[in-house]
Amino acid sequence: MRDEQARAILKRNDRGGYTIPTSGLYPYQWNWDSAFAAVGFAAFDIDRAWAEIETLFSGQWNNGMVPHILFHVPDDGYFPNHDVWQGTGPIPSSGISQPPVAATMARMVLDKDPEAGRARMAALYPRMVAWHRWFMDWRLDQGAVCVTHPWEAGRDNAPDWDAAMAAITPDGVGDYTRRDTSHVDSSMRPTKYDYDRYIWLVQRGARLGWDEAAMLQDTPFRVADPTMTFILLRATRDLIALGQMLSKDVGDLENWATELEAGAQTLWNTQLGCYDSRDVVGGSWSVSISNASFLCWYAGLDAPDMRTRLAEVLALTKFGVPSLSPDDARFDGKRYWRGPVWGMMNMMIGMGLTEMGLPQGDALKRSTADLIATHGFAEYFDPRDGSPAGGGTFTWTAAVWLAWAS
Ligand code: 9WN
Repeated sequence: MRDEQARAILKRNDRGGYTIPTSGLYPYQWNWDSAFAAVGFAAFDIDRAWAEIETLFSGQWNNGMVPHILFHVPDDGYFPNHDVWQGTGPIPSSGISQPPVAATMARMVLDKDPEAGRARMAALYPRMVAWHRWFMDWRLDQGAVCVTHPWEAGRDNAPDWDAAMAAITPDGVGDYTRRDTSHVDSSMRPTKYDYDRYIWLVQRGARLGWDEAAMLQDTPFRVADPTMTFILLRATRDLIALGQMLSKDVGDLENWATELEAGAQTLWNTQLGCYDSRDVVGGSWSVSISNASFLCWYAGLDAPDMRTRLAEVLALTKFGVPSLSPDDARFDGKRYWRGPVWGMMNMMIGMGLTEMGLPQGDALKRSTADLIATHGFAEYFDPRDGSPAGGGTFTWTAAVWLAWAS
């Protein structure tokens, strides 16, 4: 029954060539949501899976960046819209990116039917390389990948950004009306303090025409982050395999993987015994054991301490890896990226564990399957009792069910 429901959710959220995360709350195409949607579609419609990724890349900017939102059809139900973002690409868009899971998900789609997908993959390949090059050109700090806005990491209100956000005084941000809290209870969403700073950063980027060199000068927000670093490293390894399959020269990609591997080690917080985020501007560690910390295996990196951290965190919840360890004073079980469990994070962590031969991968898959089977296709879940939170009938939760958990 859940299989049927998952397929129905993907179809219901399909807007013709692209999928929205859920109607009402998120009425546009989001970058990493779409890549996950593609592996969901691949369970029953390969052609539609490729179309999802192709539509995402139709919004790619000249500098290689693939935006975090494509505003295909204007919708007043979301804020901030393109009039605030003023993205400069071929399709109205935001001005920042999101974790580059696309190459990894494209490889998974290709594996389902290599013959049918070869030409489509070949057409996407140079676009993916250009996007990865953009990260390497504009987002590195000592080889680790930085975010320039909390929305870029896809983990909007994670404690990882607290210090960098506190350093911002959102002067002149002006009045605005949020839409998210009219769709979802405000206790499950970021606060006004957060939104003032989110919008202030967007206004700064728009004022600078999203010119990366200009934005880098006196940058107010730059945090080196495990989400981006591990995901780009993993996706680069997948691009290397895809490039070899297509008989391409993968020399640049191999150099990038080496650089990112070294960069990942700069995220090791010795005192915490865990991968952590580093505020490049302010210099402090975030000191958080987050679900992004546990993406190390997905990036092909093992560390004995991380296995211990995982065992400690999993002992505190039955539903997979929470976005923040429940014993952290900042933990908030319903508020978004400060505690809840997210299906697609569980999937990436579980894939990584299994690929590295660790049995926790299967256990994580089973707990994610139980979570969705019992509590449905919510955006995220309270790790204390599994109760659904955020938006409902959610695309990536349906995709995770179809591609991995079920
Ligand atoms: C801002 C769509 C997106 C996800 C992010 C998630 C949330 C947006 C928002 O929703 O962010 O990008 O408005 O809250 O944090 O990971 O891609 O599902």
